[in-house]
Amino acid sequence: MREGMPREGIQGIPCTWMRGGTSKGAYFLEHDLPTVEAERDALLLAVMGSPDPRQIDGIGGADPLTSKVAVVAASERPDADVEYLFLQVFVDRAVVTDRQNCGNILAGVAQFAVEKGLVRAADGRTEVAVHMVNSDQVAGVTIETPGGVVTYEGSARIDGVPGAAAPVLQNFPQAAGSTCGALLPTGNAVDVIAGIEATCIDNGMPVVVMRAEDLGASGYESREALDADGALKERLETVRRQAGPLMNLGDVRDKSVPKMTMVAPPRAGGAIATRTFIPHRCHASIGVLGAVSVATACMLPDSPAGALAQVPAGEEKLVSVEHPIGETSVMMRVSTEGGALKITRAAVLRTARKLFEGRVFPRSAP
Ligand code: NQM
Repeated sequence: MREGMPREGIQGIPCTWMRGGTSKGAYFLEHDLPTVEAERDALLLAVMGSPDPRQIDGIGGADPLTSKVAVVAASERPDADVEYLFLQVFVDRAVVTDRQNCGNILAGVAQFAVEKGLVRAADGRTEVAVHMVNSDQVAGVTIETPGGVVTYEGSARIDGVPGAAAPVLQNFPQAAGSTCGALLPTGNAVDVIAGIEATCIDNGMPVVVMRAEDLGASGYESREALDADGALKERLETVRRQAGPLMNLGDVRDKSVPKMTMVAPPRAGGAIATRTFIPHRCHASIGVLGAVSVATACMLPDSPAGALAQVPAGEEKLVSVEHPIGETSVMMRVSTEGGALKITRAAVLRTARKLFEGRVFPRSAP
């Protein structure tokens, strides 16, 4: 491990810039970053160009979805090949948080690990067991590796990304209570928070699920229209600040969780329509684990999502979560145990692509 962070501005730091699902981020090997957390975070703010709404002096894309970081290392756990720490770098505030996971950035971790020599690829497909440090859970990620070499070319398509690429199948065998300690951290399927009926749920991502109608929205608005609605955003933030402690997340002022999802009846053949705030800007689509949590909320009868959702019957189901630019399909295995909902598998198809590899040159301290 390197000590401190001298001279990065001059020498640069090895960095790979990748699209993971519908997000983009900087992927680093852990040993290339400072070991001291405060120094690492200061460096990552400088790498992205934060705080600045345009991130003009860094590589961030002026959007929370393109201001993300993966820190990857070989794992010493018996059940994992690699360690993946996700860090969200705020755009317009000097905040770096590890309090959330990210399934989209996860979509590039296995390829990065193979290319950096942390994992040996098989001929054909390779399943990489990724320990998601943020939630202390292991995901199985299967990538295409013909001839033992990573390929990004393929015919898989996901909404929100033009064209096609190699499929990345993500399996989450145990996502419940990832951050909040329980699938339903308040103990209830429905709570009334600041006057709004809400399901506080964590099946991989802490999310507050509310009926759009209860917030004066249709749930079909564009991202731009919702981002321009200051009154709605203020109301959501009031609910979010109160939901934080109820969800065992404490004071969430400087945290990017819980996410806030408004739901409406599906209108494109899916199970539910969604608009998600992450948490202060509207998501262009929906996060991977966010979609898993919302799909799970659809299984709770009489909850805001459950009452509106069209969920296929059977223990194995494909739950299509509609979002502003299409849908995200979540494959789920569902059962009940002692009357409680149990999700024994959730899987999501993603794609990823290496965009740039080299050295990044952060600005030096102001
Ligand atoms: O929920 C954005 C994204 C995400 C998170 C966010 C994600 C997930 O789309 O697993 O992928 O909710 O901040 O990258």
